[in-house]
Amino acid sequence: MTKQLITSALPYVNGLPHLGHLVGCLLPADVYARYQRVLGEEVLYVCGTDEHGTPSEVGAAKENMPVDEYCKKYHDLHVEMYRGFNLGFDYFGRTSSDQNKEITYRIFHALDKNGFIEEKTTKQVYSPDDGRYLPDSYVMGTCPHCGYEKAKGDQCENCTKILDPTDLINPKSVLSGSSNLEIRETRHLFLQLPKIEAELDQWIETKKGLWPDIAYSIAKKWLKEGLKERGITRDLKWGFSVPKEGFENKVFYVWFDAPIGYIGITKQWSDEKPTERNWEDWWLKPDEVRYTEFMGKDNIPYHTISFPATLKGTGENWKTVDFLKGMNYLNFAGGKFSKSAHRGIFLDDAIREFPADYWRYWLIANAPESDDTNFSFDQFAAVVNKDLNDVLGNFINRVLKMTEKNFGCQVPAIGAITENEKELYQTLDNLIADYKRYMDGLEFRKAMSTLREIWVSGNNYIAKTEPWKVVKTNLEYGATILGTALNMIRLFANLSAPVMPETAQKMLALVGAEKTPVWPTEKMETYLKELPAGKAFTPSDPLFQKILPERVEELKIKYKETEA
Ligand code: B3M
Ligand code: ZN
Repeated sequence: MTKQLITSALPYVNGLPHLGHLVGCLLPADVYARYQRVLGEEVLYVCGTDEHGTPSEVGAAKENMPVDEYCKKYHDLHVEMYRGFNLGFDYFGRTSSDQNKEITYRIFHALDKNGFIEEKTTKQVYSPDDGRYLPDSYVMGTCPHCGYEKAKGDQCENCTKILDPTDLINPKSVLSGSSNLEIRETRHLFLQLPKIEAELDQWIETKKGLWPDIAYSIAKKWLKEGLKERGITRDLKWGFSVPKEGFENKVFYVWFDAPIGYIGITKQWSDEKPTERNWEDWWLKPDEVRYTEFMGKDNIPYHTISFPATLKGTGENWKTVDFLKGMNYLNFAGGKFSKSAHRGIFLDDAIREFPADYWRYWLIANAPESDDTNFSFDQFAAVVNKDLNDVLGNFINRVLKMTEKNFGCQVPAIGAITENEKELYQTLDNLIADYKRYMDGLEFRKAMSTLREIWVSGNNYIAKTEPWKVVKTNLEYGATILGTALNMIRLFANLSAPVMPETAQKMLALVGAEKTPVWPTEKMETYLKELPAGKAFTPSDPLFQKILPERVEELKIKYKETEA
């Protein structure tokens, strides 16, 4: 059986994550990992904080802390927030770990030995007013390709072209705003992407039709324009020092060791858990693993070009990505979420307002897959009230109440079935097959709308069979209807578990079903009779609560949605 390796892009450690980060990679990766586990696959889902680079140095200076302490503080905060949203990583590590250093050095030495690393004197922006070299993203100016005026010196967020700060027109320091910038000469190491281009191109060709179009076309566009060598070292203090004579005072560029972090973090995990599989089983036996990566769309070039080239250049048999899911952006009231401007909804606030599953469901059902999507409290409340309360919650309440009233708190025996049940089995068998196809294809919005249809079929069945009437004249068929419906609660729990893990646990407990969610592999004709007759169930309070209009108005004001 193939093993499933799953990674989410590593969030920068500085600052705190918001809903946009959650839906951009962490949550879809978690839903997919949980789905694979429900199917019974062997899964490893790793993620961690991306800790190197100037933002950490600048953030630490602002808080008057040593950079390593600052990173640890924020790393722990990330961990706490993700726990609140039930992100079930097998391991959440750090790119600054010793293990990542070890793997980064190993990869660097192999690239160097194979002739893919060259020294060059370059021009680097130095800001006398800031007293430091400015990293690429700390120089801002006009993009020479599209004219966007706030392009950063590493990448234009408008046209996604990768830039050098010296490409910018009218450059300024992001730190001080000073346009008094000098260009100084400094020596750096460069990864010779042009030398790996042919091999990379061949490899990307094999992904045609396998990768989503957006990933394949971004990669091809880059290759068509011709790859340029990329600097992999920087004049900073915080980072892995470069293990090469004459470069010991420099560090690796954050984008060099960050993706290697996926491997380094896996090694952190296997060092800590020696009874688990060794990290090499995941990263050096490519034929035994299927590797799926999740990321925001601006990260696609790094994951389709530079990271695979880095691995291929070693000549070693590293696992490279099989499928990558690039997400668009989630906006807030029509504008961008912003970490620096603290605009939008941050995870610590979100979890204080509503249970994790409300957010998880809304975000995945409205995932920015083919386009950017917008978050608004009106829409959020509408979805929670309708899908979770009126459709799913209401079904569960009615079924439990009616059963309790007529049969006591135990699963009634299912007797002879009618056309109604046959029709239900058929509908559900079809919908479950659709749902599985969408989940396999990582088409989350379609998957969620199918899941909603599956829940709706429960209400339709009850509306059609009218058990509250049937029990008065035909108790035996009444038992069949409610017994079938209780079995559907188990079904809905198992199908909903990837997106709403907490609710699914509660639902399984309600009907006394298995504790760990499992995918229904039998046809409904069999599956919907599996809860043993006479099995006790627990009556329950409603699983969801509606969000009332007054509350929505309060939230809009509190989070400044109307001003955004
Ligand atoms: N930290 C950028 C981001 O969070 C970067 C991803 C690294 S993935 C190896 O969007
Ligand atoms: Zn541009």
